[in-house]
Amino acid sequence: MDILTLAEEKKLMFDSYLHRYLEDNDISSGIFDAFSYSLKAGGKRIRPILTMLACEALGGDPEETLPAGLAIEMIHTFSLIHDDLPAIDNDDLRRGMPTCHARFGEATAILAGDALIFQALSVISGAPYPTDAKLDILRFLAEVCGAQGLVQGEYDDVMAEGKPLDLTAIQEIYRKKTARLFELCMFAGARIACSDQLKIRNMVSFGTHLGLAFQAIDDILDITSDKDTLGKTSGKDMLQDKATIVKALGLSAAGTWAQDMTGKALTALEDIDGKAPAMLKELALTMLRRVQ
Ligand code: GRG
Repeated sequence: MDILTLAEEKKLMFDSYLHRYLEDNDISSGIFDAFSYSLKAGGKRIRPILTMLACEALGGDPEETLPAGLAIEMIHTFSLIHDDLPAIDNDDLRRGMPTCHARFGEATAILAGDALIFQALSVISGAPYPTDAKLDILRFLAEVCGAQGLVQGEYDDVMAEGKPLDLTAIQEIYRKKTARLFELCMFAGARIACSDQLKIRNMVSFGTHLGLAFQAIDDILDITSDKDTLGKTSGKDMLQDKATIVKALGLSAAGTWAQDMTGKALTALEDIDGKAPAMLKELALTMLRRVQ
């Protein structure tokens, strides 16, 4: 099976799990309606797909990762809801639909994002994983989302607007705001499959470099693509003078940088069980060519 068919199959598997979760946990509140709206709005579901592939590559059952994938998608969706708020990026389009605050109001969107963080913790705590695996995943989640990860990355990203930054500083922002969540996908998928520290470390390193490449492509697409294709406003980075690889290197060299990061991701996969997991490799190469 080729990677696009496999990814589509996994996306459908994830979407039906998400819809079942929302049906089973529907408490018909304003907050629930708001976060369900943003969760269901769609998106590529790249994070749960990665979590499944990491597990499968190490001999685990991808279906077992669905709770972890859901929790990660919840954290990702919280970050998008809050990023779109007037106080941060002030955007009214996300995943081809009005953003959470544009649809439900600012107070509800802030609280819906907050609620998603705790829903994510609840989903992992309640998952049928061995206690030590659950704790490891929760610890990693806290590490990659807090002051050494997502939230700090968002802060640094906002503070960097309009300032000249070197490549190292930009890479550090990319790592925190984007790549650390990819690390979590790889960690969770690998940890559900096994407890081999070396294999888990290699998978996490794949996540780091794939995440860096993903963010570089995201910033390239912000310039080269359009809002109908992306489902979100394009061309904003230049207007807001954001710290991006494109700003530092120019479009063409930014593409080369993304290729280099993808190469490093593939190197991290070498020698996992004697060979690089083919589907992860294919996914990394396909993401380099993505158009949305
Ligand atoms: C508000 C705490 C907090 C964090 C925000 C910077 C950031 C984190 C969000 C802004 C949006 C952004 C540039 C995020 C970086 C990661 C990224 C490229 C997100 C978009 O992910 P996709 O393309 O989105 O996977 P879909 O909609 O397909 O899920």
